[in-house]
Amino acid sequence: MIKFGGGLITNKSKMCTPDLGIIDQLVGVVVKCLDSGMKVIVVHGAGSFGHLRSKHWRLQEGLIEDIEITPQDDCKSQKMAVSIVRNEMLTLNSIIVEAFSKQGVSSITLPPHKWAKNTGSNFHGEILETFTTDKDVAITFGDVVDCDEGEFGILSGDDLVVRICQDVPNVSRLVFAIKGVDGILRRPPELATSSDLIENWSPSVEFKGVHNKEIDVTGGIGLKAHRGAEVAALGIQVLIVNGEYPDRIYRACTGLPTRGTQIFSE
Ligand code: IP8
Repeated sequence: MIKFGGGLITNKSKMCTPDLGIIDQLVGVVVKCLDSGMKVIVVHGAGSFGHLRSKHWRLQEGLIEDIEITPQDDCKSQKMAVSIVRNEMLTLNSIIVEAFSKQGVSSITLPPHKWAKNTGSNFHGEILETFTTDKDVAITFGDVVDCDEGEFGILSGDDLVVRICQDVPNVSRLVFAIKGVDGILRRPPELATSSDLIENWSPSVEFKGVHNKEIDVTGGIGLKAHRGAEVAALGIQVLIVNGEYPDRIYRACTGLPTRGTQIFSE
């Protein structure tokens, strides 16, 4: 299972801007994995396709009565924002699907707002049934989903990976491909040197991760680390690698040693 970080596949500060070069590179890695006999599930984040508008309309808090938020030219209410963000995520997904099809790979897209309800890794949804496919790759992504409380909320790709690893049998490895850092660092990235990479991380190890609250409505690297530890507890190898280096991602996917952080449950 591979998670394409939203910050990696988009320009995070500019509304709805994909990084087509990186997307092609990541798809190339998945193709190499398929060619070497692996089966791959792809989960992707939202980046500037989901976080900026969700942040503006506070979608992560659910429906807010009498909300006072500056309307946008193309969006006047939280409910409108829900449907726009869902469409923006479908647009980002279609760019990824297109990149796969250009490289000869068939895929099925599984938008969470169509099959999942509630947020957090124990969200409601039939994983096994949903993910059974004869296509080369199944793809899903962080999305705005319906919720029992508050009508809607944000289901992060980082929550999806946990449940998929729990419910799909025989997942051997989970790789998070992220932007701008080689893994979990001991110090904030702007202060860190190459020796600050934590090669083996478990929840007892402290670190100063960045979570850009101005942009992100979900959890940044801290959420990945803790969700990763939940997955590692299932006996699945979990790695965080710098997504700008295709060779590192490929080595991580095949279980070969590479620069990055391996996550352990304890
Ligand atoms: O980027 C967030 O998913 P993530 C989904 O995987 C939206 O945390 C719509 C903001």
